[in-house]
Amino acid sequence: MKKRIYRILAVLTAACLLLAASGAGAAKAENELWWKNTIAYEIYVRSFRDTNGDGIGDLKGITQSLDYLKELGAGALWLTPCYASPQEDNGYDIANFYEIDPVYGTMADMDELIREAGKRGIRIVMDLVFNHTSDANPWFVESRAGRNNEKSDWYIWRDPGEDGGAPTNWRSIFGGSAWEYDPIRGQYYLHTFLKQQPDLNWENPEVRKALIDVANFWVNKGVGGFRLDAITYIKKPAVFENGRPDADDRLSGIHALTADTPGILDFLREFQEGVTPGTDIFMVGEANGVAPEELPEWVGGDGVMDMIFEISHVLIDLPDEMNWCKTREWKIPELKKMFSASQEMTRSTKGWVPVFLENHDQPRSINHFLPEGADRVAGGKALGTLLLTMRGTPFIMQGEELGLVNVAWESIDEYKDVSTFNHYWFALGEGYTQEEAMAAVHRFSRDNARTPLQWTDGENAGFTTGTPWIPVNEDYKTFNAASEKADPDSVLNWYITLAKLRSEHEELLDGDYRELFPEHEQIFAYERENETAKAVILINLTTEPAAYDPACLEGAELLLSSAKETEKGTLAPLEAVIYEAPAGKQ
Ligand code: TEU
Ligand code: CA
Repeated sequence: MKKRIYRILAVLTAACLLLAASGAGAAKAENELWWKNTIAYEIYVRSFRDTNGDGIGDLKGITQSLDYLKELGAGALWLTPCYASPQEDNGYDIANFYEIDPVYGTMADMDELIREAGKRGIRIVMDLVFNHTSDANPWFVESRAGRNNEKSDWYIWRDPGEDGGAPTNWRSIFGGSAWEYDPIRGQYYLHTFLKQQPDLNWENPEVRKALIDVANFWVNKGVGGFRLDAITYIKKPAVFENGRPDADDRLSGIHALTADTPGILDFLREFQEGVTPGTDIFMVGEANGVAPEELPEWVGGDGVMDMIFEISHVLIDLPDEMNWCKTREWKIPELKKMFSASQEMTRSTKGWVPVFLENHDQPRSINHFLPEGADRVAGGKALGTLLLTMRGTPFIMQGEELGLVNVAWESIDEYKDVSTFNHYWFALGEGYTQEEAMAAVHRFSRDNARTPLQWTDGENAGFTTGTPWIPVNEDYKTFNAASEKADPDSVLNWYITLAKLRSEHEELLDGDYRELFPEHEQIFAYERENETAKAVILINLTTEPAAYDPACLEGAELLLSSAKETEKGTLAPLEAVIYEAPAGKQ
């Protein structure tokens, strides 16, 4: 009962704050849910802003930057995990879900952040890593201590296989066997990711209850939502069997064997019912392995989540996630088809999608989706237009709004990301040369998007007064928030303009999505239409001029173009335009 009252109070407070923050000009779109009308922004806490000179971003750094985020139209801030953690995977190995890691600050800093954000109509979104914990989590420490204690069954333990080795030939997502032997229990435990990230046993109701309690603790603190990490892996098959070896190491990738196992939706339904009733929070799942066709049951009208990151498009060039050296060529119509597939699937079921091109596991989108040599400012605007005008809640990865690009460090030793090392070694093991392996690292390393956010042209890009934990991208003198703010033609100002446009033209929030000329090999074009207006968006994703049939623009007026001058029927290289017409035209 008490909990319920707290919740109602939290919802009311949040609603008042939001009302206070939505000044004149803000849209009153038909979407009733706050998170459908806002922009989400991912903060890689470690690399965002450091306030105590230890070279590592912290919660105070976020609180100090709220006005910057507000101007970008961000109403939800997804923080990568900042709980107590040994940081083997930069916080995705959680030792205590109820504590803030001292490196990021204190619980008082978190409370202050939630409060200060709330004053500006911004909600905090916590990253819940529930497929696994850290091996330093007291739950696991107890579990590994013996076969007969209260937590013995909280993780996934199996006896050795017939040959005395690992129970199956599964390869973890970060490389190597997914099993680790524990001499005290004389058994192996399963880890889908690092060996320091043992998988929780969701079959055990006590585990599921403990995770619901964690989420409710954060709901009661007033957060606005959750991102559920690696959620497709929580349900394992009933019988554990060897998979077909798929590489020279004779192992079989765990993803294909355990992702999206039937029965997973029951777990998630129970979780949702234990957490969301009586709140206005949203849940977005990281759902590698869920195909667009399955979106309705995940996020449709009464789906188990509000949104999921469907990731086909970020894997467009990578048929086998484990092998960064094996890439494939792709064409623009394919990319468009992937976006449109999720749009269509959720439209028919009133579902909702997060729109994203980057996150902390992906390369920078300018490098990822545009031709080599593309002008980065024009390119950043083109991609930004896509991000902020599709149907769904856009998720900006920190630095994307500045048009930041990949890094290419010479030696593997300069990298920090543990999965980058594993991919590098895997490539060498498969017979690729060092040069090929390094080229793949440059292209796909997760560190590309994890370099410090570039605030100024001063030392360390204004990120820290100390030594940054990871090097700053060398381009920071030109590409940083302060310089871009002062330059009307910058990527940053383009984002700010688009964010404002979204809030003033409701069809960009609640309008239907319809793709135009899907076969066009250069232009991504679509309409967003509601009862009153129709926006037409055309984006040239190539470095050549492009032509299209201007009939789609009859009666439409130009709202915005990223080129100096524009004309109906043609687009300059990488040009993005937005037109508007009354609803029902054409
Ligand atoms: O990533 C989970 C995931 O599915 C990864 O395989 C992802 O596709 C890959 O990293 C892309 O290179 C999540 C987090 O986003 C990631 O940062 C964590 O390392 C991982 O879970 C383990 O918690
Ligand atoms: Ca710090």
